[in-house]
Amino acid sequence: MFVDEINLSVSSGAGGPGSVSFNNLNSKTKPSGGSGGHGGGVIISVNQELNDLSHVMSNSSLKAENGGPGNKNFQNGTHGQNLIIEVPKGTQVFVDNEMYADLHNDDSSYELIQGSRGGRGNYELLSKRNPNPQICEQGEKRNLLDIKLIFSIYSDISIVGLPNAGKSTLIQKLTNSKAKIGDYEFTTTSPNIGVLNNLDSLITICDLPGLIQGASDGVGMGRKVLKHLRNTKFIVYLIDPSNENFSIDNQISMLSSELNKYDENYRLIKNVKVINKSDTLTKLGNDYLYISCLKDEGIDKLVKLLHEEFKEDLPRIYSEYHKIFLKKEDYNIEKTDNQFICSGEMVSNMVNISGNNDSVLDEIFFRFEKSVLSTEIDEMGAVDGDIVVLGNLEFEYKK
Ligand SMILES: Nc1nc2c(ncn2[C@@H]2O[C@H](COP(=O)(O)OP(=O)(O)OP(=O)(O)O)[C@@H](O)[C@H]2O)c(=O)[nH]1
Ligand SMILES: [Mg+2]
Repeated sequence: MFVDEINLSVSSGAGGPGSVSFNNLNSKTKPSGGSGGHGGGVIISVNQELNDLSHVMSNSSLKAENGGPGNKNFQNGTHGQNLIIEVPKGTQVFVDNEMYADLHNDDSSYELIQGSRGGRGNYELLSKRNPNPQICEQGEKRNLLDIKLIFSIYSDISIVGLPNAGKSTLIQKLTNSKAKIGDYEFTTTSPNIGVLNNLDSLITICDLPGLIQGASDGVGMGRKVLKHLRNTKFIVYLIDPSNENFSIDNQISMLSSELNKYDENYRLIKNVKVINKSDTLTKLGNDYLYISCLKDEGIDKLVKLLHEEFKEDLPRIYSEYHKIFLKKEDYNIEKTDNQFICSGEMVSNMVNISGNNDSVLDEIFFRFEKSVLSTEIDEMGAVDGDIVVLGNLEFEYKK
């Protein structure tokens, strides 16, 4: 089954913990604990062989590998393997309805989430302030993210029309596609792709399910069909003059209005209006290109026209875009009576330290005093003796 939308839960690998150890060099003790390895990142990568997203199980949860632990003797932990999610060209990545990627290149590959940082061992924590650290960091936790992948067909030409206009019949005429044809509406339920016959260059053509009035609001298969036009270079509007409810002009204005309502940039896609089923008409106008798939009339003219259009490469309306997901180092301070309860990512990173108890506390206080937390608590009116809660840690506030 053709799958063009999936939800996934993905996460970077956690950073490995650092270590605390000491070496005796020339009867002097030196910190020698290695740092934890970074966790693997989450990579989204185009695989040209793919034509939809059916190879990824929707709603599954995928994780990159964790970083390895640091060890004594300056040994750093190994870095975790990246999680690589392969997608077809034409895939967009969304996080909370915000687009993070629109992949258009054959070799697009990018890091959506960086691997979580490994914790520093006591060797790396050595500083003028702390020449003999007895602590190490535990490494950042996994970064977990719910994402949505949406694939839009990557074709050169798309055939758009009302149900029963003869779109699948036309793609059969133009390509080797075995699209199903039926004397009833909505015969086609998912896109068919073929390669245009008789041309030197490779031009792909896509037959879509029929569109009806209200498609842009989701009527019929509406939005599911319309999304497949965002990556096309050229549209063939296929009009059925034997349609009893819509005249030729009404079909054209209804279809272009639905396209524009869905995405106003669709106006920029070059197009041609073609009247099919000319065999049902007694008189043909000069206004449009008339064809009959049934009688095989006008098809060669249409092929010639498409050939002309593609002599020069036509642009697509969207292009390559991506941005990395950065977790905000956010924090929250809640004041209750004489307590200031701090929570959030910034706080968990601040207290994510282990080793000798006193040294751990010294380091946490140092980081707290340097941080925006202490300034904000001060501005919130804290006085000496108030309680500050940092994760599992509680201490008395002192200006
Ligand atoms: N008279 C006549 N009938 C045609 C012509 N082309 C297609 N048809 C008929 O129109 C009907 C619909 O054809 P399809 O190709 O399935 O139409 P479609 O636009 O793909 O329809 P949906 O997939 O339902 O949107 C079939 O019975 C075809 O045989 C034509 O040129 N003349
Ligand atoms: Mg069809």
